[in-house]
Amino acid sequence: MATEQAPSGLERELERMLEIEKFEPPAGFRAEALWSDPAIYEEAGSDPEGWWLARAKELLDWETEPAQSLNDSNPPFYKWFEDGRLNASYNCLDRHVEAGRGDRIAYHWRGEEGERRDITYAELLDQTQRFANALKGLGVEKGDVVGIYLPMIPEVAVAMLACARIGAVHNVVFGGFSAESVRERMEFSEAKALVTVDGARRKGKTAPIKETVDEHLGDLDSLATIVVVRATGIECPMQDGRDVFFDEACAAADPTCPAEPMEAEHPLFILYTSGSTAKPKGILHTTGGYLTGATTTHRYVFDLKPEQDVYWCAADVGWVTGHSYIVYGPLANGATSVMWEGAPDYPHQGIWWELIEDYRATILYAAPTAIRTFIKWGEQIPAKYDLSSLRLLGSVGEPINPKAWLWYHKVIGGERCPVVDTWWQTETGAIMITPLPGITETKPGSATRPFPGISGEVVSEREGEPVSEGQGLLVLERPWPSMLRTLYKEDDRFIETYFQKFGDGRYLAGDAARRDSDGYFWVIGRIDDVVNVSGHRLSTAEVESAIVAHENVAEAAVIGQSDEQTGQAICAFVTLAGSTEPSEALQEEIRAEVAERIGKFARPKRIVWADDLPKTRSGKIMRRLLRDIAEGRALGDVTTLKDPAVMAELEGKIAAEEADGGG
Ligand code: 7RM
Repeated sequence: MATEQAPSGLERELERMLEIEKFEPPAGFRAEALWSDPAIYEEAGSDPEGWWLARAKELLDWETEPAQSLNDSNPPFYKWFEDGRLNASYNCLDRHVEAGRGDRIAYHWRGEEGERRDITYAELLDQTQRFANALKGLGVEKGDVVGIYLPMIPEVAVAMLACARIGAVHNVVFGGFSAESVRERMEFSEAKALVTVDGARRKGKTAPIKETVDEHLGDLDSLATIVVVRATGIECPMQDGRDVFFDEACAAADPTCPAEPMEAEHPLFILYTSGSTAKPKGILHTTGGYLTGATTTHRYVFDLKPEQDVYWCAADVGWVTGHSYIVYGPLANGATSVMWEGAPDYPHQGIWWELIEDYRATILYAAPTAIRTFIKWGEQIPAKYDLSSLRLLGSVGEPINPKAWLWYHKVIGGERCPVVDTWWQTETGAIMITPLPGITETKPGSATRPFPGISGEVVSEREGEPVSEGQGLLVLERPWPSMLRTLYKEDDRFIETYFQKFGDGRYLAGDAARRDSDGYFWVIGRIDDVVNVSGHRLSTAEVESAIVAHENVAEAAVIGQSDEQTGQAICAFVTLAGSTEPSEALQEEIRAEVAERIGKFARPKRIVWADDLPKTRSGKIMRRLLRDIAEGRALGDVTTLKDPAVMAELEGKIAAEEADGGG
């Protein structure tokens, strides 16, 4: 433990600010805001379907305008704007170029080593058309699935938009996932092609990607083509007849590829996310509704003025936040974005603030885990840069603790920027609960209220009745345009996971929440076995199955434990096989196994050796009790435990670990 220090001036100030209950939208901000009249909530709430249809027409260009809004004839398989036809890449690119905005910068890309690429809408359209033709030439057709496993380089947007242009369904896998995870996702979705890189850079090091992809996916039958972006120039194996270089394929392709109008309900993408079991869920989104949700929320939650703003969403395109708020929302709105290839501490801990100063960024959208990291590094780092261009700050991915909210507001936002804490999920496609920056009074730690046209509630576990005091389950009460349409090839699991519990078309989000006396929502966290590490969603079952793959492991139980830095951290209780003796080396081997099977970010922070795990008489592991002891809490109800001695033994282990100075 560090010796206690006197609180700094800033800390005292933040303590004082904790007393402030509500923050009004800054007057100057409200005066200029796109939406400043709270009547928008009633307007949308009185006729959500009509209101969403109006947004779809206001913000998108349709080849055939929809007359229909929601079709709920076969719940929970809802359809939106079914009779409309449009193309997502046309909405993101062509229409801006046709309107004379082709020279506007779509992305200010910055590479880890300082490389700069400013890509205009016209250039993005050109590359997208060429790559769309290249894909066609490789045999990719409308409805085919195309995997994308790329780092944060502009080609990731090109690849996604090229798919959308020809009606292929992209399936992006976050670059931090292992090749084994990519394999699983390509196999489940029967991907026909995969777009990847020769190698990927991270903090000055280059890792071979194509070579690893070959090792893990080489024998996948469905995968007919691998397209390789030369991102680093490192040598990589290429298989004749299967592999092509992205640049060569584009150079050889016809430069014009008209955007093909799609039915509104044509699938746009699949994105795998973690659920309660080890098998990831393939969230399926379609074209018209998804684009309406992403574009409307991006415009009005961030108060986006495309001619003036420089917007930066510091997520990775491999997560839904990147899909909706780096690619589709911003491009459909004609925004200029910053795209940063690297980590927040390379080449130095001030890189984010340097980028904001350089590009005069006006909007920053980031995760609480990043903010907490910056707090740890100290306010003297951002203080060295000119952040006066910022006018709005956003937060996403996990609950933001009030202190981090206040620090963000004060140190980064200079107290002039509204903070929008946005709650949503891969499944919801777009922001669901959020302040409107020119209207809503904010409370640090609360995502406030549902976006207009969205209806949320906190209900009791048993009856599904609204809970006015205390904790309950977060539900969304009616369908919305950007909702998932199903779990890819798992319709039954889709119904069971989200719609079975309460019926009546109520969507079960899987989060616990409470509402306060103003009706504001406070999201607490997941109720299922999903852990949120630095805003990355993981299932405990997924990590458990990676750990038991180690030959010396007999059994494992994984829980999320609260962590000051990452929100939650993975804690694994591991029972070794036979006479295997626990050791530090074995801990490292187990972590390596998890990195190999899932990705580095899933490695357990803490491993507790357990001779036995607490189980019910029917053999179910009682993770609830493991959470209690890991957090140092009194144990909850132990009456269903088969062998109470197991817990005493584990408590002894934890006490010894703590006496040791932590695992
Ligand atoms: C966008 C995204 C979804 C889960 C969700 C929550 C948690 C996300 C917030 C939040 C509290 C927030 N998609 N979550 N945003 N919790 N406040 N503003 O993160 O599918 O990867 O995760 O993340 O538990 O269910 S996700």
